[in-house]
Amino acid sequence: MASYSSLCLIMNNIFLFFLLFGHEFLQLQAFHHVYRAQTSHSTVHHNHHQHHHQQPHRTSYHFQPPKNWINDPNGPMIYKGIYHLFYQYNPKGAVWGNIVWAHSTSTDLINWEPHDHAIYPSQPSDINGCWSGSATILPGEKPAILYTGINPKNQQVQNLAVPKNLSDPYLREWVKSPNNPLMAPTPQNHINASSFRDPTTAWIGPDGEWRVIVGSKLDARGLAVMYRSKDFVKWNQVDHPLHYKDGMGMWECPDFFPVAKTGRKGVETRVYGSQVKHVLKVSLDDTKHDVYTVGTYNWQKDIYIPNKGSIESYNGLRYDYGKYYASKTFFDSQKKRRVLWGWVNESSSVDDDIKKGWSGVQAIPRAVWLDASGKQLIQWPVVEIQKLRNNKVKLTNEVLKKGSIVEAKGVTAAQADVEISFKVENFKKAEILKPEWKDPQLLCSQKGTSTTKSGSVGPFGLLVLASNDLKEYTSVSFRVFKGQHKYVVLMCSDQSRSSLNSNNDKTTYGAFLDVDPTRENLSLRSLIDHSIVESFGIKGKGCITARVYPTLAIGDSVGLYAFNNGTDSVTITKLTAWSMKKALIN
Ligand code: DQQ
Repeated sequence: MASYSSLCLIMNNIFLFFLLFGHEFLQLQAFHHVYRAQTSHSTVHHNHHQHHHQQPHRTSYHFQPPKNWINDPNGPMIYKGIYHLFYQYNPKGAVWGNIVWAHSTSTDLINWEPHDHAIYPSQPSDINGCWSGSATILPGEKPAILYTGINPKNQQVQNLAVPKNLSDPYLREWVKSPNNPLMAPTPQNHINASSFRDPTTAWIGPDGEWRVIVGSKLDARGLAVMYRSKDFVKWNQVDHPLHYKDGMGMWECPDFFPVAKTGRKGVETRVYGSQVKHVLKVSLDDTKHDVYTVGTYNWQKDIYIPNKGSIESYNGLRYDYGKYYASKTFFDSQKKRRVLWGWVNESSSVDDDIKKGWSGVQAIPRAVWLDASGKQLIQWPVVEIQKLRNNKVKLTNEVLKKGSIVEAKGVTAAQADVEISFKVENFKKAEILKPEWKDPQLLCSQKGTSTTKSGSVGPFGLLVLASNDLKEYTSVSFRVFKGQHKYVVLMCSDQSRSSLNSNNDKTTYGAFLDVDPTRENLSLRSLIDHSIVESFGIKGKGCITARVYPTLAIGDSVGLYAFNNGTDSVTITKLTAWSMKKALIN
């Protein structure tokens, strides 16, 4: 463990200058860029084991294949003690297209071994693509996969595949049902053939019938189309959707699962009754955000009703307020937890993606459970990730005056895990939250990392992936406002100075967190991995993931700092940072 003296406290006037004046010319962007739906048949050839100096932005402990495009996590499950992850993959290039199900397995959710593609176009019902879907463990420990196929008419239909050999724990070969497709748009069922995809994990009712939902839309109405089956092969459409909502557009990749009302343990999809609530997550094609509600599922009527007060719109609760999409959970029967996977796409340009030969990573899997308030989920990186922690450095009770920063020396700051908590001593100077400041992302980008003239609590937080001269850094911070009846905590991840490369999307992200800062210290954890920063505010109440592509802050030339730029001092009650070891991935 490094000593206290390895953490040096410095006042940095140059830094202050950047914080105060660097944001004057900030451009506001309402949405992040999305580079999907571009097909390329060109193959990118390069060495699989390029070193970090050639590929400074490749991650060291996030899930990635050696090259090419990846998107949605598919069919995650555990079978005979082995974790399976399938994912949307383009074998031919670094942009979306030619989609197959690539496949990897793991015993710890951290190190991954690749296998041959599990599902690829081979029959009329999927000849134009094998799109997203989910795994269900049928009675007798028999996994089954439902996925979307694109047929010769480019219609979206749902197919079934099962393992060829159940005694192979790696489930390397999959056989498609001769009855495919099992669900398809017909002239009678009013299903939009270009908006009918991504079947969930199925769940069995107390009546012994299977249920599954498929994402869809009719005009601007988002729909969870529902089917039932007695044998998992013959599926009948239920006469009403499980749920729908006008004005949300296409619901991609729905996920529907129960959560225990108390405690952190996960529950299987077959659990009903007063001990659980249900969560419906949908991926909004229009905004590329994963939003969810907590509510009640009535299996007799097959309807889902969100809790009173739930927001169901583009502004709903999100798993992550940064880049995070097409996520999917599974029940880990070994560790009795529900685990969430999510795709993190690029903020680099398509040209840069083609140059580097890859695009997209999976976020570190997160355990999810219901918050004690019952109003939202809590998410926390799976505990296994802590196996990679190395060279701990620690700091306690450090007062940070306005404008001061502290460097956490002795960690590989490009590849690190850091936890910090702050105590605010004085809330008197908290800025008043104007009623029109409703959009946290906009508030973060307008306020930036600089303080306001009128006195403020915050911003304070971390500067990650910072270059030695502080010309590049990503700031993850808190700011406290005085609301009408309570203090309001804003968490920001500011990418505006993350890279000198102007081709990157540098949108600033923000979220309001449901916490009383007079009763609880404000804590933050960031997982830093070369070009990704996953941040967890208040022990997982709010998450923000950012992709950044520094030009100077790469390799050994990266620093990690804590800072306070609010008018009043704050105390770092504790800062712990670790270097992260490289995981063995694919
Ligand atoms: N990606 C898949 C679709 C899904 C979308 C295609 C979400 O099945 O709707 O690659 O990112």
